[in-house]
Amino acid sequence: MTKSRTLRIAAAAVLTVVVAACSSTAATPAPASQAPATAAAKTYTMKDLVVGFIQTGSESGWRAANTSSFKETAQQQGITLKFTDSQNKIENQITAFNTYIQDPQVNVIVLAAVATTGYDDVLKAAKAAGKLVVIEDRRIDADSSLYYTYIGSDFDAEGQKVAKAMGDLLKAAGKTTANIIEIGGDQAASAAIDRHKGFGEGIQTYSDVKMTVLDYQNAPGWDQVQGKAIMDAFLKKYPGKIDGVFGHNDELAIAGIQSAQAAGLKPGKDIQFVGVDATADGFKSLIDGTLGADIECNPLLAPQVFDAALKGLNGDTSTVKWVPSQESQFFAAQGADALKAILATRKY
Ligand code: GYE
Repeated sequence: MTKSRTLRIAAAAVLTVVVAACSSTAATPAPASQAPATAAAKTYTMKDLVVGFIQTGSESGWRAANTSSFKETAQQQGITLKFTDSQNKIENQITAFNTYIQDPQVNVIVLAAVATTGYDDVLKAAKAAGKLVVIEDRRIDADSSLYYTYIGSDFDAEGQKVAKAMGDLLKAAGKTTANIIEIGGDQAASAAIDRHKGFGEGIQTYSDVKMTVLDYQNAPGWDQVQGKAIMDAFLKKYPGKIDGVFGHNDELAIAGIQSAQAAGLKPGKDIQFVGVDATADGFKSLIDGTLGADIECNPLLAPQVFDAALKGLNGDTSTVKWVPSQESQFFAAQGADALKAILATRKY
């Protein structure tokens, strides 16, 4: 094992924190669905949940809201939450999984996956160890018998919504044909893979404007720095040819806006911008008109995840394998006052 890998695993270990509620430290019995027939099945309450939460990292405003949702809801419900920031590295997620599998206290493992594959072995080991696994935020390509349920967004549908919004903005700008560039998130993540797929399908079926994706590049960190570097390069590579920019999250869309402004272009006039997440920063760009549309992606998933985990521990087998999040979309055309009023009601 290389020195840097040892260091990374050591570093990963440091990023595990415990949001402890006053629960017992004794090993928790296996979930009712795995308990031997003779033993009276324990009825679990929220206070019995000891959750090992494997988060992707801290790459965006959306991610910060998702993490807060888990920490705050665990505190409110008296749940013991052991939290790992994986720094967007799958090896850290596998290490954390094994740590929680070996932790006798942990009865639930929650995964926000940085990739779509590579989890089969730890999922099988968790099942064998009687740990209930819930996938949150991002889908994975694993057999659904290896986890209890998945709670997260329909990213393909979000991509389709972006295509419609982009088409409408370009049509309103008098375009009948248009060149688009796409600034993608981490190419291993289902959020990026499915948004890209949905967008590609959506622009094919949008009839009023013939949209062509000139170029597509991924920013593994989903952040503004990487996004701006990509947009700066595209503006040099395609001078005067870019009509629309799809940023896979608000950070990437806002990075595109800043790059265009630095090049003397007017976002919302010379180039149309559409983002995903609808965080507070996204709203600010809708309000100043630089961002034309923002497709919501709900980060406040913890209550649903903990409810499902409790059902699973108590042997409920009726829970469906995927519960798509309910989400909206917002437009600069709604006007600054209306958007400010909406923003004032939002938690992220
Ligand atoms: O869009 C982005 C974050 O998985 C839905 O990940 C999430 C995405 C979100 O980095 O901001």
